[in-house]
Amino acid sequence: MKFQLAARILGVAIVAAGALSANSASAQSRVDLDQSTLDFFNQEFVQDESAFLSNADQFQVNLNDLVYTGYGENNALEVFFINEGAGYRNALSLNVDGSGVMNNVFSDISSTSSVLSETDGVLDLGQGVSFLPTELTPEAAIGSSIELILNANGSSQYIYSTDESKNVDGLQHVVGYNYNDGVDDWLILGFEDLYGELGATGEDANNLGFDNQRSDRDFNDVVIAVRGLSADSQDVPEPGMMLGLAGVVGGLLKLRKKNEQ
Ligand SMILES: [Ca+2]
Ligand SMILES: [Ca+2]
Ligand SMILES: [Ca+2]
Repeated sequence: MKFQLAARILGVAIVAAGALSANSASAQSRVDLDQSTLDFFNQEFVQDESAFLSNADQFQVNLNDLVYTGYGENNALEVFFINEGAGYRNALSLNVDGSGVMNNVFSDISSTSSVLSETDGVLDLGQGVSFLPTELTPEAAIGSSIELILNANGSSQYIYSTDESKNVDGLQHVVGYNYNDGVDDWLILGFEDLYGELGATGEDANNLGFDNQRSDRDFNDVVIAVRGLSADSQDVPEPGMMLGLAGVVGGLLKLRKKNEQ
């Protein structure tokens, strides 16, 4: 127990408290990922820029059903910015229990040190926000369903959800990975911010008013790591390292559940 607590304190430094963004009614606090965890996530979970991720549908995590589990003794939800490989300046929000109320997470996903950096980028790699359940609208509870939503370039038209069925082009726009660092369970998400099938151009004949955007389907346009959310693992074959991680995570999750009972 003591080891776990120490590791948690080392893992995240609370830098500042208070409102982070005027766009949000919630009063979330800033948290920052430690450098070694950030480096590891960047190395393992940030797809090379413009590299087509051909097996996105075979990723281990089922993102259609994200459940609020809470992190730490305050049952917080923590979302850390890992990287972005996007020309767009995207925004990320979250929706509790399907209410439709958008809780702002990051209103301008840009950085001076990301894969596709901006000189006036506003986020540090590893910069995160921590929400208490009461800081979300509606208030979250253990077991609440959570949906994460990307507004591409801040658009109100090109919007992509962790719930694939809601996506305007009918395509998957998020891949997820479960990872346990020996102490905590993490959910790492990579978003694709361009509309349409790989390389498709022109107006979408199946969805007039929407344009295919020559998507590269690289799923690195926004990459975040989350604590306090759980996603079911999908029972799919996974090559290489991810299979190993899936097994380790699955085992640890079962152990932890047993210990908590
Ligand atoms: Ca990209
Ligand atoms: Ca960028
Ligand atoms: Ca992309």
